[in-house]
Amino acid sequence: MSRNTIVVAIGGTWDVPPWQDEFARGAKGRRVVFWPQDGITAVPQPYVLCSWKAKPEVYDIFNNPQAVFSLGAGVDHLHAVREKLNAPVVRVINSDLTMRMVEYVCLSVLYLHRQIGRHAANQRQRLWPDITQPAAKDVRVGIMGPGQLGTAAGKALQVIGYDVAGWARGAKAGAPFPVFAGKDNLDAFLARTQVLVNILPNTPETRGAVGADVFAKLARMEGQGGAYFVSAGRGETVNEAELAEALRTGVLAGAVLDVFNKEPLPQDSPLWGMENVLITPHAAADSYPPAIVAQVVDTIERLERGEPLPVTVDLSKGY
Ligand code: NDP
Ligand code: OXD
Repeated sequence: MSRNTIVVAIGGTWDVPPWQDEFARGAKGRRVVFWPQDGITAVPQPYVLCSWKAKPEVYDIFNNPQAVFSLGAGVDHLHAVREKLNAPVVRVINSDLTMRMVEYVCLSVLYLHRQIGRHAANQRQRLWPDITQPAAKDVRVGIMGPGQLGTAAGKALQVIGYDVAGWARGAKAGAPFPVFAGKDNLDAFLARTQVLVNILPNTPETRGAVGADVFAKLARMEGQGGAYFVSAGRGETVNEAELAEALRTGVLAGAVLDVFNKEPLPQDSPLWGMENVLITPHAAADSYPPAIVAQVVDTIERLERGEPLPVTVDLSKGY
């Protein structure tokens, strides 16, 4: 196969110039077209389409690619155009992005377990209270969605000493920690979990799945009121009104939240003002252009050599 033209379509809040620079540097001589920036609406075969939250018409204009690349790990931005995609969909699985999520999850679990929010509030009042907390080995962390990112994060938490388990759709032989599988085992997973880390993708099955029912079934952190919650997958998986209520009533003692039903988080959300909540602006694991472009171009080279594509996505599952 001859070399592919790379068509790139980026929407949402991402800054396009760094991607233009990186594709220009990393495409190894292939033609790169940015839509709509370059004003080009037709390219010769073969070509691939690389997209992130792009306007849906790009899939009509460039409707016969060899492959569609999601420039982020999530593919929910492709759900609405699924019917238009008659090419394999490849998503980012990249050590740079994975390690960013590992950093975020470890930071968040430590922040909550070591009560850093409380220490910071005390510092502002020049207070010196005696605060105790269990050692990590006595804290049970549960990861909802132990896929690429959640498994790596869970392994790093185990190195610190945390007692980690996961909850996935299917059983996971060979996982580095016990994984509870499917709805039938959700209650048992929640009952042993004191710090719940949600890295679920947004799919028809997961939408709104994490709410009052889930929070009420968690084990409490001894001496710290309720359980803790970290949300870094997709905001759509969480019932945000029920989350705010659980934080207000102490069912949850605290939360670190990166993703929300609506982003940016609306100014009138009660979550902004909660003392026991730390909010980050969907910043857990950014797609870093040099790392992502290198992976995309490597995969295009495989395609051109006729090799099977790695990490293709089954959009009928939603992730
Ligand atoms: P993977 O596809 O590798 O993992 C998804 C996990 O979720 C799998 O363990 C899967 O189970 C589980 N899962 C899916 N549906 C269900 C369900 N109905 N019930 C129980 N478990 C379910 O994804 P990644 O780890 O690469 O990424 C996860 C998500 O993180 C992305 O989809 C994206 O939305 C989000 N993300 C957020 C970022 C941020 O900055 N906040 C950055 C990057 C990604 P099974 O193993 O059985 O298939
Ligand atoms: C992703 C994201 O899915 O940045 O990669 O949220």
